[in-house]
Amino acid sequence: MANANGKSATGFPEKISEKANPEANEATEIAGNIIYHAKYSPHFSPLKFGPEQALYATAESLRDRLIQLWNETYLHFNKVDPKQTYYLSMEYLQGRALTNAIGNLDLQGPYADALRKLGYELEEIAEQEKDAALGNGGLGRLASCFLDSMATLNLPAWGYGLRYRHGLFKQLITKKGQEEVAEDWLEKFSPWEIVRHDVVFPVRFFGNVQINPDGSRKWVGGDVVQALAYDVPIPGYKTKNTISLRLWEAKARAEDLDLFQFNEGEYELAAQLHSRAQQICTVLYPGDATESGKLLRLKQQFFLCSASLQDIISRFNERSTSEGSRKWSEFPSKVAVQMNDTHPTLAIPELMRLLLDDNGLGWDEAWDVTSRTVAYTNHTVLPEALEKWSQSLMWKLLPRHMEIIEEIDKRFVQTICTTRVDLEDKLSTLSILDNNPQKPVVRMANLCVVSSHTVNGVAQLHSDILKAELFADYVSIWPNKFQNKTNGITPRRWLRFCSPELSDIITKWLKTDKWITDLDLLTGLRQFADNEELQSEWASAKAANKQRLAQYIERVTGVSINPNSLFDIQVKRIHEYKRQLMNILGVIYRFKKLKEMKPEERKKTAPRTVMIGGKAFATYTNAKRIVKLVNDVGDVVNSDPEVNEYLKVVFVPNYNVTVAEMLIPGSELSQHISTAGMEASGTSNMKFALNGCLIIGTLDGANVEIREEIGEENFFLFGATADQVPRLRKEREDGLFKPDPRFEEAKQFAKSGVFGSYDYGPLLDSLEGNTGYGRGDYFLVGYDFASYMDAQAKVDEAYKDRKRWLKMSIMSTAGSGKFSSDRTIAQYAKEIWNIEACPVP
Ligand code: NBG
Repeated sequence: MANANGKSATGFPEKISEKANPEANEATEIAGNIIYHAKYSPHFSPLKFGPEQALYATAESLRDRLIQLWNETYLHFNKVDPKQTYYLSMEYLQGRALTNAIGNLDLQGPYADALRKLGYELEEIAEQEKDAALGNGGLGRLASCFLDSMATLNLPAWGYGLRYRHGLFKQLITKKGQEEVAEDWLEKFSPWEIVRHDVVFPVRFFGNVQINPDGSRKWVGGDVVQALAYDVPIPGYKTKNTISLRLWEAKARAEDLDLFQFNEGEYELAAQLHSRAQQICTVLYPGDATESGKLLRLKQQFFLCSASLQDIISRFNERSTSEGSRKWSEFPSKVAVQMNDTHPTLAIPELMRLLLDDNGLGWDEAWDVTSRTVAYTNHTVLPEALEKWSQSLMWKLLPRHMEIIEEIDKRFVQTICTTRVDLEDKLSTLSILDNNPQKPVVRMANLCVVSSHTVNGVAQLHSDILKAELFADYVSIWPNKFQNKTNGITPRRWLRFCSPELSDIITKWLKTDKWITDLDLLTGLRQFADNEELQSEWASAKAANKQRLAQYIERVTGVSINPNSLFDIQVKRIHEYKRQLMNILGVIYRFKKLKEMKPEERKKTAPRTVMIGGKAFATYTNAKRIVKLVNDVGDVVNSDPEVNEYLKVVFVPNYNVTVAEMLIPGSELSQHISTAGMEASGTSNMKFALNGCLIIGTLDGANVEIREEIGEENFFLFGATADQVPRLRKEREDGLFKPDPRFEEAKQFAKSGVFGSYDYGPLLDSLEGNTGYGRGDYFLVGYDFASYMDAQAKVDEAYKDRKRWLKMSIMSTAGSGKFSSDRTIAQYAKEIWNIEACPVP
């Protein structure tokens, strides 16, 4: 056979006949189907069949199968007509789809063989795929894990989002630190999405409210853009059920082009609406420092909500039978809308508007329907992340919605004044509208809490904090509205597919692979945690994953790392509350101590490779300074001949889902070290623990529950607890804080110029002073540093005892069953959505 890259779409092996075959499940048939697509669904010129062409043809062959399953699923749902859940999220971090689709369809072996017949390895082809990075961090990845679980549990459910052309930026690391460039997943096209030309809805912006003679109101005028549906198939694991992630794209119509103006040479003016429509789905989270940036973000949010609700309502109405149209009061028994954080809050006034103005319902009826339909998940208590929209901006863009929000607020305030006089003085914080004349805003979280039937946090501690602090007064009004749903992750992508070696060992020892959909079965590993045979198999799987990771690191950074050193990883968005700064200060301290040691002393230390990765929001200055510091420390440490055998520091560029799939299986220690009370849950902590990686962490978010499940002896705990934090901040303000000498030493060393000429003063100053958010060490790096370093010393000790470490590693995996997103989604389905499985027969 000719060399792979020399092949063309006209020169395939003669023995394999090209044939469209969506049901192909044997290697030769699959290869025939791939050849068919290479020839007859061409996207490239026919003279070449390189890895890229092979990826698209392979994806298309899978897509055939997925379309078939999809259609069966739609048909079945349509026949059974169950209650369905609609998950509204501004973010989805889908990552790559090929390996996941092949794995969920259980076609791994046949696909690998088929591609080999065509001269390729499956892994090589999978490598070609770009990540769909339509998200920012944990919140977006959670949405994607949830979709996988919904499909796997056969739940009638949909994901709704936006089809960002560039998604989240790509991170480049240069001498200046982080630089952002536009992401290019749609530069060619995505083989997974299918455009539904029949699913188009108009979405209005601006305009005004017209009052009809009968007193009813109607939103008219302004700009109208079209929302066009692109569906991405979400296959369940070993089930026929295949559900949809429906992504909206904004478009203008042909008639919106002003031909007259165009012919006058006024090209931009003529295509104004086209370009305004295009802006909506250009990027995720456009900068919002300017007025136009804020307006664009608000447009994005409304666009998602309006298109999705029109779609949901039209599906509801389609079911109207010969007996006449359906009653609106039945809507909540057919539809559950879940708002992923406050970004889709506008779903509330939009549903009200559609019911009131377009369908003629009265206020009470519309409110009853809406509030029985929507539920809200809170994902953060950080004040700067709790959305507040300027009232004037809202009046301008969404005048009818503002009327509705005012009415909701007015009625809420009235209820409090008549039924809860004790809360009257709290109304200034409880009301939806904050009418402070300086800066009147709409508090989106308040609108969500007032309007939703259920509000949930994402880990027990977080939900407790919501009830005790942020939403405490609401709890006294509606004690049963608040729930906890501890986050989870899909064991398919995050263990089965990203670490096949470890998965096979687990299956072998548990004598079943049922753990993939029943993750609690992992507890069965506990009885073998001391078993030498298991330990040695475990160690070799880990070693293979570390080796693979080391090669990757060398390829992308040029730094060669010692595969026998302890792989210590912190990857997540860069944020001061996540305290990457504490991590790197710890590294700086370690470096200084290593430098001070005699060579024989150094030889007794446990070698470490510290890897840090994550993106900083483009306008978040301190986060970018942290990225720069980590890179600079790495440059110095890695080229220090005395130390670099014992310590390496690597900044892993452009952290995303695919990079995570490489890092997590190869990790041994991971850091989840946020200031207690500030990380709502965290989900990478779950992925690391599931992969047998030990955690050094604070009692924050889901760490608390992970530690409970895997046992406190298997977790390196340190730091203040959430209830101590306010007192510690107060003490700091009062000038009572006495820093640990190690903390001072590390800071001084960082400032000394050893790590280059960049001025770290402004970054390190955030740890100084006595008060202020962003100053006065609000995140308690100084306070926690001492116990952090002590815990790190325990890590070093434990790592020297190989048997003990392996046992702890096995116990981590064994205790991770609770953190399957299958468990989380089953709880949402039962306790919030009231929906049931609807498996395709
Ligand atoms: C994030 C939290 C994480 C949590 C994810 C998913 C936002 C607003 N919140 O701790 O910071 O794991 O949500 O729930 O992105």
